[in-house]
Amino acid sequence: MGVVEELHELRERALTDISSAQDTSALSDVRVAYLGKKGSLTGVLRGLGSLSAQERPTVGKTSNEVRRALEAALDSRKSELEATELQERMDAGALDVTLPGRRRAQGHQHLIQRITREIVEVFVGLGYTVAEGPEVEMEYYNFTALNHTPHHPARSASDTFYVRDRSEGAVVSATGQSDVLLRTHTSPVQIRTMEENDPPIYIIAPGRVYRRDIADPSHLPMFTQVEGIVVDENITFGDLKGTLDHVVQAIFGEGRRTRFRPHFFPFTEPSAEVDVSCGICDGAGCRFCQGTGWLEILGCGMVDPNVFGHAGVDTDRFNGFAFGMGVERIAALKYGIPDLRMLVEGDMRFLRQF
Ligand code: 2NM
Repeated sequence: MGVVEELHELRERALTDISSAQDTSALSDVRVAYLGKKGSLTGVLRGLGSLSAQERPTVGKTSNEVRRALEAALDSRKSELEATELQERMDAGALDVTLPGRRRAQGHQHLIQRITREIVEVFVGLGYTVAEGPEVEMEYYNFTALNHTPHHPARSASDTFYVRDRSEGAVVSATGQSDVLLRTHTSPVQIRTMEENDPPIYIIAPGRVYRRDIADPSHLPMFTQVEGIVVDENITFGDLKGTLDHVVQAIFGEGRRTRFRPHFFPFTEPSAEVDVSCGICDGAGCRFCQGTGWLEILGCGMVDPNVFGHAGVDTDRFNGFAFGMGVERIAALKYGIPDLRMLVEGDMRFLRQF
């Protein structure tokens, strides 16, 4: 076979290979195989020198024609394959802008957070301001300044979470307890406020408190309190009753009545526990109120002068009242929740109801 026929055959093979290349990278291999430095056509041209002067121009001309034909075929196949590959990439990343968006889960405040804020708002409406303080507190602010006797049972390590013990370098007090603990009520906030501000003081202290209790239907080791204190001139127990009566009706409803029963707290004298009339039987007595007609909801009293002494309040001029309530207990009574643990278990089927 002559060189010219060889070139024609090479062209036919190359054109077949070009049209059957399935992607740009396979096509690039075909280009190298025929037109590259060691390619078939290049090989033919290298052999040109050994041809006769008669053959040389024809073979030279034919190989140039073949080269141009192959380059044209390669270029056109390349554009074809590039277009296909672009389309494939676009199809793979296709976005249907008419599809509806994925709905995001809508969260909401926890019942306890909501009621805490509702209670705080009632007091804000009466002119009180919100005060906050640390949950990790010193024994002095949590007990001593609040007139707890040195051996008051609440100070014991079985009732209170102590944060540091002797081996960790805590200062050990006369009662044998270390001096850093998780606050058992928000009252320390009121002592700190009285230390730093002159009367008149009208504040509300919402927040988490900790007691070493086993969780059961009526106890949680961590719960939420709203406490408050008033320090002003000539404050009476009547002021306390009127204030709490208003607050109880704002929380539970206009028709509800309050009842004050004598009680004892270390930080107030006299002290009282406050009941609200049962919303199920309206005071007649039923299962919900265990036949009494009343539900216990908060504690209160006139601030003991010993507390004012620790907090630096002039008791010749000022006196006041204080109160405290447990938000989880109020939530349970308001919504008939039978077990406080349901409020912290995170079962959304329960929590979503509120
Ligand atoms: C209660 C009941 C009665 C109270 C007392 C004080 C303070 F700081 F004045 F001593 N704060 N909160 C208090 C009084 C809390 O909770 C059941």
